[in-house]
Amino acid sequence: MGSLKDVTIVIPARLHEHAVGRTEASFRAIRIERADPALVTPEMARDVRGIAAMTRIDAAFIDALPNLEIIGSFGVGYDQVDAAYAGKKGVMVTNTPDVLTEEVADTALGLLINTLRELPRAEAWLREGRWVKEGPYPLTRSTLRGRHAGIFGLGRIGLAIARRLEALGMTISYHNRRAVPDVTYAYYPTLVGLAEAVDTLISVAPGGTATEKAVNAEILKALGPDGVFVNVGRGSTVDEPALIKALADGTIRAAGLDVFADEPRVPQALIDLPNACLLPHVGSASVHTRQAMADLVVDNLAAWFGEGRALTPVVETAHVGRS
Ligand code: NAP
Ligand code: 8YV
Repeated sequence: MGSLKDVTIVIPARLHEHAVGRTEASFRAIRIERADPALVTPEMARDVRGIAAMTRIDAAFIDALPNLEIIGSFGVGYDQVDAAYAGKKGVMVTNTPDVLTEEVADTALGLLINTLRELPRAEAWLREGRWVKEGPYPLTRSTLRGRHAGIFGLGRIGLAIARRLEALGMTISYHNRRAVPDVTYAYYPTLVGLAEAVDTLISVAPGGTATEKAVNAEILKALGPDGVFVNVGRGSTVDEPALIKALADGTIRAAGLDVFADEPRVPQALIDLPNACLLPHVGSASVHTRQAMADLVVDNLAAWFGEGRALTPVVETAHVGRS
């Protein structure tokens, strides 16, 4: 298969430093400012066989690299990569599943508890000296006790969240396109059916056209005035103005969000809402887990060029082999 040092990999935009370091150590790496066809030189068009990226990779950039074989994408969600187009062109796309599952599930649980029990606001109360001046932080209206969780996207992370919620004594139901074999949680074939049945909707569904604004005014109304919505999936799955309205007018009680429609820009109207608990997309953001994700990006490139196979191909490119 030749030496990996003869293989040229392009790294557009910012990427985890450990992934950059390992790519530079193993391959011939070229860094460019962004994944833009205008930045592709004739030499790059001739030489580049792989991409290592944490940024949007569209059809035009794929077309600008005629000898491209593989896109190693950082993150399990790969809605920013045109994987369907890559699959059609015989280009492999890999993501970073499993290594972040438990971390993201921990974050979801923390965000749920913070949303219901207002722990960040209670801490702010102490730090602002209000405990001394005004007395105890007010009792929270919400509790985990007796809640029924509905998971939108019962995949790897959804199941890890469900295991944690079971330990808390919560009832669990879910919605996917297909029922998951061998789980005892109640399956709802529609999202609105799930939202009607539960009072705590936790979304960990992927982005993309199929889930675009799936959580809309109808779903939030179905969730109801005791309803709590938590999103650790993708911001694109939510109609954000409808969510802001639902939080402001009491259609639902509270929301905990780690992901947003236009990151890192978060609407001021959402920031101003006292019943929104907001995190800056930190689901997988520990040194440990981000390093494991970075390793998997580079392990995929090394397996592809060294052994002729990808470790974690995405479904749209599972058919792609090395010729
Ligand atoms: P996964 O194992 O592929 O699970 C995704 C689940 O969503 C599957 O059960 C799938 O079931 C369901 N689903 C997909 N499309 C759907 C649709 N149109 N309607 C209803 N259900 C649908 O993926 P994962 O590893 O759990 O990761 C899930 C997502 O979490 C990622 O794609 C990413 O967007 C997000 N994420 C966020 C963070 C963060 O930092 N906040 C970190 C990691 C991941 P069916 O195929 O049967 O529909
Ligand atoms: C990362 C994520 O923060 O894996 C995902 O899908 O959303 C997060 O783990 C993100 O991919 C890095 O850009």
